[in-house]
Amino acid sequence: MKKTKESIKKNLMLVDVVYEVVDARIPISSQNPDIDDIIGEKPRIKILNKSDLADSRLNEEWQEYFNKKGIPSVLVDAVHNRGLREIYELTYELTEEKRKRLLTKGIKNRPIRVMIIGIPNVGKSTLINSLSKRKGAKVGNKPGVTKGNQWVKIKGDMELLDTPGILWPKFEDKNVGLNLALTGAIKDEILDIDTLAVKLVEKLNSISKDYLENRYGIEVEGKTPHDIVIEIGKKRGAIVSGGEVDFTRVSNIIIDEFRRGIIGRITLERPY
Ligand SMILES: Nc1nc2c(ncn2[C@@H]2O[C@H](COP(=O)(O)OP(=O)(O)O)[C@@H](O)[C@H]2O)c(=O)[nH]1
Ligand SMILES: [Mg+2]
Repeated sequence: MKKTKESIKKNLMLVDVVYEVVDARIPISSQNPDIDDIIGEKPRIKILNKSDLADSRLNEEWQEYFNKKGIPSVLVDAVHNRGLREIYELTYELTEEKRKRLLTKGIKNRPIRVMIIGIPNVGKSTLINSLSKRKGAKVGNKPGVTKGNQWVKIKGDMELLDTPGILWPKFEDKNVGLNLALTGAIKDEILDIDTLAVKLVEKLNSISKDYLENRYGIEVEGKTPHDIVIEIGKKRGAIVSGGEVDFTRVSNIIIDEFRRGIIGRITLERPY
């Protein structure tokens, strides 16, 4: 971890802007707690990725929250190339001073350089691919860049480091760990799938009873999360030979449907 942090810091020195990618469904849980220290004064854009899976009203609330903190943010769906234009525009805005300074020094054609950082599974590689899709030509190796790294041309005079900086989340916090497991950011082994499903049901109902009621045609009022899982199992025919509910099978169904956004566009964390 120390080594990755150091290589990230080395690469940071080479770029003008950092794109910090988080999962829009859990903008706090999916960030590295030391992110401010790591990035320092470097201009940063908070990429709220997977915004297609997150609640659209809360997407806006989160954007407002970060903007108020002086951290410009963009709602992105890296799979479907949504939000890319906003990223470019913001990048130009944030680097205007820098470009002017370079020009007064007589430096022309110096590209704006960017790197992407974030915890695993937030969509860093997907974003790198979508940003470099059209312009995707590799740029020659530059001195100082961690060996093996390449710059790819993205928009106009912008270059992106093709290898993201990988940060680690804050596992120790129970709720953070749960949010990461539910969104699939960390391996399922951390919590067994049965427990995970029960916790998901509990969490979803605390946000809105409509999610599970509408998706599975059940009534959740007055029932324990455990009983709700069983009821969904019956509805879905996740039954073993004796007629009992196959708890693990239905747990997998619920978790999988949540992760794919089938239960709804759901944000697990709220600002403030
Ligand atoms: N729905 C949705 N899925 C995404 C988005 N971005 C990435 N993914 C998916 O999230 C998973 C992890 O993405 P990846 O780019 O490998 O994450 P990385 O570990 O940060 O590089 C993949 O299955 C992607 O298809 C997005 O904006 N929306
Ligand atoms: Mg990756």
